[in-house]
Amino acid sequence: MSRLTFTRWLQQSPVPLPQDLIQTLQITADCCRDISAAIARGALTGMLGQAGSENIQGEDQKKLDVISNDMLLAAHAQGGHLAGMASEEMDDPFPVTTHANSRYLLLFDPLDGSSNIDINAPVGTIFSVLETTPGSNTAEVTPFLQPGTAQVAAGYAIYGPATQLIITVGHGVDAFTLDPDSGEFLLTTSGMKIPEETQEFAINMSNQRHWEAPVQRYVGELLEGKAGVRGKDFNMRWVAAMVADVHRILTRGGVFLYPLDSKTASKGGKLRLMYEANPMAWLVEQAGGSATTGLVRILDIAPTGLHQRVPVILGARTEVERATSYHA
Ligand code: AFP
Repeated sequence: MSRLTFTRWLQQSPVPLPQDLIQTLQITADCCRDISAAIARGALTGMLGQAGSENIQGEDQKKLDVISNDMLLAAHAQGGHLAGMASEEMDDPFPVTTHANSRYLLLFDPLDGSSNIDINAPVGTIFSVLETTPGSNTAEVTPFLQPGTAQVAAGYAIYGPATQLIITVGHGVDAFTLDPDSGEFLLTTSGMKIPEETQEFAINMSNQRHWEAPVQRYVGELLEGKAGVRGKDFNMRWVAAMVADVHRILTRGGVFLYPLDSKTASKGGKLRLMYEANPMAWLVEQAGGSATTGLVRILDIAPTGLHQRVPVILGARTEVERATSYHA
């Protein structure tokens, strides 16, 4: 059975995609394939462990954080299809000046969940594409500070037992699986959908004592199970890599919470808006789910900073609505 390649999928989009956007997405997919190979060789080539540096988040960088970031920069710097890039691993935007009329901006978390790398657990690359007016100064942050509703493409690669690419360009969510022999991403699921109901939630329970009251109530009811107000038992999963938890929800449903808590309140939350929450929120909404901070729709947030953090509640629509209603 011959499957549709990602390359052909880009060319057959329901609404024809501009060539520069096709090139941006194709190069990103090819780079994710190469990052996957670099990770697979990690222990063999001494690429595991700490890089000995910190990112703007003040977090220790893994060698593969820096390597995957540099791979994405190098892959996109020359083609002329981009006006600029921004990354979790770089304090400032990376302007691309090869073509004056380039208008796409690529934002990414090059290696999400990198604390899973050394234990061979799933990690991934998250990306978001915005558009700016040609000639805007992409050495500045301003062109990047657009709400999630302005995204023209969003997706992630997940490096697990299989390497998969999950993407939306506004017409639903499609999943591609890497064929290691051909190096091509092949369409394996078209139109991923999140069931409205679920019995599975994802949260880091060790933060329970730091949560605000609405989250204490919402999760408390899940834990009460059949005997409680929810009238059914729930299961819990926490992979500690957003790409893996979101991928599970897109694949079989569920709800994910990284809420504001007393530990992260001063920073506004744990997860970053521009290159984690926004791309994942669009994917989840395109799959029929919802994504809020507990107070507002994530995609509507007007960003104030490139590395701004937000609380995240996303997944099954009825669960996100219930948890959000408790915040009202
Ligand atoms: P790292 O990239 O530092 O591993 O953080 C991953 C992450 O940003 C996100 O992918 C996870 O959902 C979340 O942090 C896990 O946070 P905890 O380690 O506090 O559970």
